[in-house]
Amino acid sequence: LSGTADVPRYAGVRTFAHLPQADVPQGLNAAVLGIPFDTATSYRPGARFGPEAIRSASALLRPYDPSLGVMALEGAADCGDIAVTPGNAARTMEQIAAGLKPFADARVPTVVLGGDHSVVLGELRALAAVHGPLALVLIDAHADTWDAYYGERIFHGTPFRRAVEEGLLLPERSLMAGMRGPLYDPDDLDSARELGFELLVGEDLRALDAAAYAARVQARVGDATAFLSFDIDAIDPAFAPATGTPEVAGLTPHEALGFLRALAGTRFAGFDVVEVSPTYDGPGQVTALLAANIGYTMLGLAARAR
Ligand SMILES: [Mn+2]
Repeated sequence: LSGTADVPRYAGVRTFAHLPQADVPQGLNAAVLGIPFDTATSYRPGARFGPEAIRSASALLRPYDPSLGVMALEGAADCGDIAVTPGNAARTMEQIAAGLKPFADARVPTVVLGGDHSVVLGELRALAAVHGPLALVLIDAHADTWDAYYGERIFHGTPFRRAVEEGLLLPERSLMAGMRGPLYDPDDLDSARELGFELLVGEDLRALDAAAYAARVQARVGDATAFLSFDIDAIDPAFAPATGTPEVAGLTPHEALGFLRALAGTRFAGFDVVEVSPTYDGPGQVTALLAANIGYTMLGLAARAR
């Protein structure tokens, strides 16, 4: 279905963008996987249904991305959902790392559909085991470097602190961007900086054009292997209401896709788009539709890097 106009785009089984299904990475250029886990959320739950909603909203995506000038879907497959354990984040992180290991071993870039943001810890475990510590390129309303929530250390506000502690990231090669909204105290974001991350807060990010943002990323990442994580709450809730911890005054879809496309040429070992909680979506499933296009752009970035 992915390359023909013979069958309507709304027909057929809803794999991501009508990609063929595959169980193993061998022979693939890229793999899309869902991680339907949301019991590490602190506010609105529901991101366990994110992969399903994003796949459903991806049905109209077509193989050629004119913005990146690539056949974005070429050689990619939808490899289904990774097994998770609702209510047990620690075990789920192990399941994610095990589920992604064959893809990491095969050096097949993965585009993960979340799931709350805790899932990135499992992803980074799998990828860092093969690539070594990674540069993080994060677009998110929050830095997700808190230590614990309600005593829980594996939570959707803590994954990047855990990842640094586990030696999975190179904070000095990483750039976090888009942080905004009320904080717990004046030093809140300094804890991320103390870990070694550079932060480009929301207002500073919006002051940059896409090329200037990409230059900041490139200057920071250098020749390191990178991971791109996109929390949908980076987008203004007017455009993406269906998320776990909404903050007002975020990016427009136009800005966000521009920032992502400007990263063409950076070599990413993996990608994710997380925190889509479809229960809260607006008419037309606008959040899921945008998340589908973000995942599609990630496939395009993987194609450009080949
Ligand atoms: Mn996040």
